[in-house]
Amino acid sequence: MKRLLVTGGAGFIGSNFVHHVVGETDAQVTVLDKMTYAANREAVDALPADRVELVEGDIAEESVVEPLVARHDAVVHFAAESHNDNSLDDPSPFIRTNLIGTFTILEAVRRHDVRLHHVSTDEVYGDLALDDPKRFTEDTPYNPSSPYSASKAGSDHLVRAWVRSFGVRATISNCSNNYGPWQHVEKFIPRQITEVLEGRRPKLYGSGENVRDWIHAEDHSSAVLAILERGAVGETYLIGADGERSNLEVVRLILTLMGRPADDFEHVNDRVGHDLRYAIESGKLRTELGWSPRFEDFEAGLADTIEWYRSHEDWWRPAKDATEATYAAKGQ
Ligand code: NAD
Ligand code: TDX
Repeated sequence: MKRLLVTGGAGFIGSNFVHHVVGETDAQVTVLDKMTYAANREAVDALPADRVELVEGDIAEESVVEPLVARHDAVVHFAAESHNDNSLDDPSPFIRTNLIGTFTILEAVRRHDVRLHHVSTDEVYGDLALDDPKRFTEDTPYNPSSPYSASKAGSDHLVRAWVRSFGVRATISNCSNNYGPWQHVEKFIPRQITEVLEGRRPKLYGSGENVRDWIHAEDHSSAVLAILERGAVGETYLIGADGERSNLEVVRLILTLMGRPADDFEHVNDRVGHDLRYAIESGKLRTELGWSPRFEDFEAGLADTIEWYRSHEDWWRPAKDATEATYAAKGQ
């Protein structure tokens, strides 16, 4: 794996993954990214120029994808429209990027027999009851709820079909909710941290009893690299770090870590079709590939993340007001 093409490598997790690959391997990396509102040019600029090249382009355009795939040994496919709330406001970019984009990548790796790793989400499985003792496994049936998760489910199905029908050498991973540096302020944890930094109150959708299974982006990156290097072609691996917390618990923890009363938050309009609970059973990845998470202490990881947002106001400030205006228009 000498030449690696990383789609969406300027996004939150993609940029973290490129940092991880540069530190852990000798690979030359090309980032293919459309540089949408969610891209972080600064995160890519911080990488060594002799190891990483940024190509600005759309994964749904064959004329962009084809020549790039042709000159790489493997593709790691992170690029996506990634925010559920945006998919409820306007699903169309989700269909184009997540479905047409993945199809375009698949056709190119098929033509050039290039190894592919497809990055996906646990949201393809729908949600669990709060008291369900089961967690998601690689065998859980697909049951997506939102336009975002349906588009990711569709992209997973395309990858499996290209493996079975055309012999494409692909693996898939489905990961739980990520947190860490460089996450857009539209997402739950950065939104609440920056609301507190702004002197405002965090905003919980509905009752706040919804549960997410948190993993640090750095642990997601190490898992994706392990699958790329040692995973079996055609296999799916679930990635998770046993980090189940209710949104209410997370908001109370953020407030406490930031020196504010734990109940100083407000309830806002719920997300339509809001998934209740996600939970990952990651035994296959741990047993077969020997992976384990490094950030097992969620409270410590959250404290580091709060410090990162405190010291990177120049980065998040330009996106904050427009993001909050969009939420305010929906009573969120
Ligand atoms: P993000 O929104 O932060 O980044 C997405 C990146 O993709 C951006 O840099 C954007 O510019 C780029 N992009 C969007 N459309 C593109 C296009 N048409 N062509 C090329 N580039 C395009 O997302 P993220 O949170 O880093 O998620 C990355 C991947 O991981 C996604 O596939 C997502 O479904 C998956 N995932 C995310 C999480 C999570 O908690 N954030 C959890 C599990 C899986
Ligand atoms: O202000 C908020 N208040 C709130 O209560 C926001 C923005 C969110 N929430 C809730 C909704 C969810 O229950 O917090 C939870 C997390 O919300 P998001 O950060 O929007 O994440 P989620 O919808 O769970 O999806 C995330 O994890 C799976 C990523 O955005 C996806 O890309 C990934 O696939």
